[in-house]
Amino acid sequence: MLSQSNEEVKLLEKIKRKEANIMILGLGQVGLPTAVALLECGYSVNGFDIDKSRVDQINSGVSPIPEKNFNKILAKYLNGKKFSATNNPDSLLEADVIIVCVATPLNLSRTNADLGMLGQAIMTVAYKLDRMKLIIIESTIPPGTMKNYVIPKVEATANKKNGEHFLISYCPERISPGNAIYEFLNNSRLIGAEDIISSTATLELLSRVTSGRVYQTDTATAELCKLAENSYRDVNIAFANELAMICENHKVDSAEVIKLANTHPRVNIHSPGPGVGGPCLPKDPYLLLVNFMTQNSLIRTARSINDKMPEHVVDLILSAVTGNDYPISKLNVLILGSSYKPNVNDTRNSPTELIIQKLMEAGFTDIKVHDPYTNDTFGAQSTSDLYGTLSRSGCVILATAHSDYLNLRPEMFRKEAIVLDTVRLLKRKEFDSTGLRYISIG
Ligand code: SAJ
Repeated sequence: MLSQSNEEVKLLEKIKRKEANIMILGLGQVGLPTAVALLECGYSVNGFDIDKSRVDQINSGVSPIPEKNFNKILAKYLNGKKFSATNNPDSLLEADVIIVCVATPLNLSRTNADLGMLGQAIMTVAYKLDRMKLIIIESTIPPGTMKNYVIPKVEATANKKNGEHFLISYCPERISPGNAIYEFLNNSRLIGAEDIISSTATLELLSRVTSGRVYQTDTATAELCKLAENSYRDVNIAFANELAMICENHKVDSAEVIKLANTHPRVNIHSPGPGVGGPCLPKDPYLLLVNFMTQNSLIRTARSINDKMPEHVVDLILSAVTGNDYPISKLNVLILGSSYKPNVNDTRNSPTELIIQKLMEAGFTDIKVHDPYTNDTFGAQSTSDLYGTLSRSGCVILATAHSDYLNLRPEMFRKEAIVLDTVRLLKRKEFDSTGLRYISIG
């Protein structure tokens, strides 16, 4: 039997009956879909962000985040006066539950998280902690941050005690950019808390919004789980990338090796590619390593393997052009895909950026980029004429496995073009029997 104060009982009841007012703090790629998903579940939700221009943009119905069809869903709630964004901290006074979704980027030396935005957010919350509330932190943070930084900071600023005057938990976000609302409503979730009432209150909320399971643990375990998930993926991708380069050495098709090795019941090799992009995987392994001193870190080595893949892409192109009797500055290059992963318009940390930079450093001057989802070209020229440009390009680098490129056939390319398929989307056999020079990673 939990011993709960009247205030705690009231808060739990409000959450259970979906009468709790929820405020999302930080309206970015996690906060905004979280707000909309909670609205879809029937909660009263509003959003706070310190960035006035972002607030205005959201209130005018334009989503600042790259989620498909998001503007339409957002408009439904804005027009129905069910949701609005604000930069007024007093709006936090009305909230029963505050969900903090601010960014925690790497610091300049890439050795720790920059907790500046999180610190500012929790101070804002603490100043408005006028009664029993539930604070949920979703931002990705290094191990120990809740216990050693977040909870003491709220307690000291508000002069209140966790579990007595306010409730707080850590629930790492697990949503994949591009499919955020679906994943919020369906993924299993973790709750890390230092007291049973905070954990229970968070469970009452999350069990009403996700069809997945909700697991309860302590804060440090939940922090480590989040970092482990993304680091696991990064390390596995690095393994696939190294294996692909080993296969190149042996002139063996890595796609075939991976397909056949994966028929083993306990093997699941990931896909090699031009590098690892996005807002999370290139950063989170470093947060996992915070305060862990070792010379031989598998996780750090994996990071550097993945970071070097764009360079490998350019090396493959340079080897393919060696022996050509015209200068590389005359070779027109078309890069297919500038977003960091397939079928999204998100270009954060996209490998394409480094590929372009390295191509320019190597002397290539005519570089065009096509992407059906975004106009970002990282300083290269943009083209929307896929087939025309394809038929004229001497070198084509397929960098993002957008489904729009699935139907590319050899006859659409210029004769004798170099085709580098970094994501193994094209049908190699079709290309091998033509005059095209098909190469791949692995
Ligand atoms: N990639 C490969 N090979 C693969 C899989 C991915 O090269 O086999 C590349 C992608 O092309 C991309 C990068 O890795 O450049 C990252 O893509 P992703 O799909 O692995 O992940 P994100 O960054 O879009 O989202 C990840 C997800 N984490 C996991 O799958 C463990 C998501 O669930 C998290 O919520 C998200 O990070 C986050 O916000 O932390």
